[in-house]
Amino acid sequence: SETPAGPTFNGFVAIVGRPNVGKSTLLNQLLGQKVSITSKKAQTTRHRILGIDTEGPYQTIYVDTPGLHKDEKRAINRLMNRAASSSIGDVDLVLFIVEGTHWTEDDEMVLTKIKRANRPAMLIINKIDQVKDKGSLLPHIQKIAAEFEFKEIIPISALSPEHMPKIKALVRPYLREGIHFYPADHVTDRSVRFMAAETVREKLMRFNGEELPYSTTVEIEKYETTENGVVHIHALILVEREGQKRMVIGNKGSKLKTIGSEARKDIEQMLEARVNLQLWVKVKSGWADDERALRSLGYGE
Ligand code: GDP
Ligand code: K
Ligand code: MG
Repeated sequence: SETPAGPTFNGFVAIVGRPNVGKSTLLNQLLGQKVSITSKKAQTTRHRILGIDTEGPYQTIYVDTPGLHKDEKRAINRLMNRAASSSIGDVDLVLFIVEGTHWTEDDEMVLTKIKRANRPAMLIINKIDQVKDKGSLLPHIQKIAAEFEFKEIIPISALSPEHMPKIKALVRPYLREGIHFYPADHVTDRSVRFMAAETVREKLMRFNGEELPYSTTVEIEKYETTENGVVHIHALILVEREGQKRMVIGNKGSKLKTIGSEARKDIEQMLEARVNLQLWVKVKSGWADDERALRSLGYGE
């Protein structure tokens, strides 16, 4: 990748919204590859994750955030809200994602934060593929648009690449002249170690029902590439109770095996290398309420 001659442009674009509206799905679709894990569950995204899109002179840095929500009883929720809130304040543009015609108190809270941040914002109405009565969309859009002067209102389905060129074109005028912060071939600021841990966590969320609390976390204890190019990864899954450990392991270890092989396939694709992935499950109670333990695991970033 070469640095283009002539002026270059950069900008930060925050992707914000309540949990589960499709923020991470949109980020991955914009980049054409997966940098942020997604699932049907709230609080899948726990950290601020940058997705970097470089095209010629333009570098757009998208900031994926944990969903903002009103429940702040646990330390882990407070830290996630803080990570999401702080990223609204100092960006060049905010993309406010909402879901079809489904408007909640949490959407209202995010909108209040956008109003306060006083940054230019676009409204993205996601999951239009799920809106059965298309006629209901317009009055809904008008209702939200009456509350804030959005620069654009863009109905999309983040599951399809179809709407991405349009979003990118609308975002471009908000970039500013300046140097690129990342090499053109970087798609995220996160390390492969972090991405490996996230991939395991995604499979944990996918293969466990609602009973698995979102507080389950993954630590990479070993990450080594041997001479023959095989990457050896040891990942530790932390749960809060013994019952959760049994659930994650499954009957005769069957579920853990599925989680491991699904995660391995994704990591191999990401690294373009053969991977040997070993998983362990350990009970460590109360960590999700302990701010210090959370910070040591990288929360609040
Ligand atoms: P986030 O919490 O806002 O980051 O949401 P995710 O990106 O994790 O997505 C939450 C769920 O919504 C996942 O199951 C996605 O596959 C699904 N999803 C995201 N965008 C769309 C969409 O446009 N249409 C449909 N039908 N589902 C979507
Ligand atoms: K989610
Ligand atoms: Mg997310």
